[in-house]
Amino acid sequence: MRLVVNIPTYNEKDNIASCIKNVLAQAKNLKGIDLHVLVSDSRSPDGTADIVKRIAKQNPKVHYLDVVQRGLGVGLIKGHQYAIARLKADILAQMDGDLSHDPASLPPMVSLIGEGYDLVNGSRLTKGGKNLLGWHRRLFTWGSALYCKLSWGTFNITEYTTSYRVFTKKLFEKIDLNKIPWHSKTYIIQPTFLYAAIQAGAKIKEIPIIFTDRKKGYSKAKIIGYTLDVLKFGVKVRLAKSITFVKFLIVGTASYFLNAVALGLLYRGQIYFLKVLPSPILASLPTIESAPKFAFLTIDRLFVASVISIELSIIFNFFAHENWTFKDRSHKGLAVLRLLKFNFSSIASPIIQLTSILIFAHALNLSEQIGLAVGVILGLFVNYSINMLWIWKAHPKRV
Ligand SMILES: Nc1nc2c(ncn2[C@@H]2O[C@H](COP(=O)(O)OP(=O)(O)O)[C@@H](O)[C@H]2O)c(=O)[nH]1
Ligand SMILES: [Mg+2]
Repeated sequence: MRLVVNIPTYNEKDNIASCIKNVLAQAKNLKGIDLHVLVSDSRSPDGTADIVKRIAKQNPKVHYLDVVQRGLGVGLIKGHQYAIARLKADILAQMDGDLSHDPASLPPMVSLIGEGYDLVNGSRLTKGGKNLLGWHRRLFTWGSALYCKLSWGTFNITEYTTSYRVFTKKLFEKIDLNKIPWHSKTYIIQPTFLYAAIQAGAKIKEIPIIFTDRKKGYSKAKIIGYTLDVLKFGVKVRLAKSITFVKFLIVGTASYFLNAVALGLLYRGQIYFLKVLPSPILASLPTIESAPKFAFLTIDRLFVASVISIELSIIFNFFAHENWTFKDRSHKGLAVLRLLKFNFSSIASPIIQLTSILIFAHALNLSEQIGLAVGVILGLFVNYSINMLWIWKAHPKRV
């Protein structure tokens, strides 16, 4: 197994040599792992590249990549691509080149990958983690984490603005880089890459890290621009989530019309009040007067027409959700099983509506119409939740 630790740099001449040395020193704690270091430099004017090239010449485990453009995202993504394509990496790691990240965390992170996690996130905000920066940087890290948790709905992930991560080549290749603003001049790559990993179904684990302030050089973080980017991205995620709900409503509305048209044609040969067929499709079935009775059920034309049109609309709903509304969610297992679950869960809505009508009319002495309206809305949310939690679940992840 080859591990490539990607260190993006811009003006790190006073740190990079020690940083490389400290990372390589972890080789003894990484049994069975072929440890390599890759420095992806954005043409630092301070001579960082010359130092790295000199070390790389003496040590075949050290590599230098000229990423040309500025940007942490460019350094990270181009570095990982190079690590896979040219260095044949199986496991990818990334850490800062200013000695803020302790390489001693690498072995436990890599061993979690060995346990089957796809991504290990170094966190300053989980128990045991520490952020030894000034108060305004601590506030940024903490505030961004709270904001991302709320806007993304990922309460099991504690830190979003860290660069210290280890993940598999397989996960990296699964991620759609076009969806990540990795050319940005801010560090927005940090949360957006994590979000893309979640979307790709990564099994994620966090470990506490201690982040020390750099002793040499200067920080290139642009905190105001970065904060705005984090805020914008949270809004984008929220909107995408509400778009799923809007799609759910559109499908529901379309399926109501399908249901109504099918019922009309089967029972009366009509679309609403407009006659379109010479006789109903189910003309051969008896109407209520002459239909057979089973206990309290009359199996007449209306009954059969209703069952068929309701089932049709359920099937339509299912295929629309499967291929459109919940397309990006998990489709694990057999589609036919999901269809059965969906059919079964569709009973929830009418039961809720009936209960609501009865409670409003009899217990509260209010209009049954209010009961129905409340029931429809409640049923909608219950159905939506069942769909999201049981049928088209979020991609599996364990944190
Ligand atoms: N390749 C590359 N690396 C960068 C760039 N800007 C920052 N980095 C590196 O990203 C890491 C974190 O940057 P730093 O300025 O320490 O940010 P801070 O720790 O958030 O204050 C360091 O290794 C930087 O050298 C860039 O434009 N290109
Ligand atoms: Mg730093």
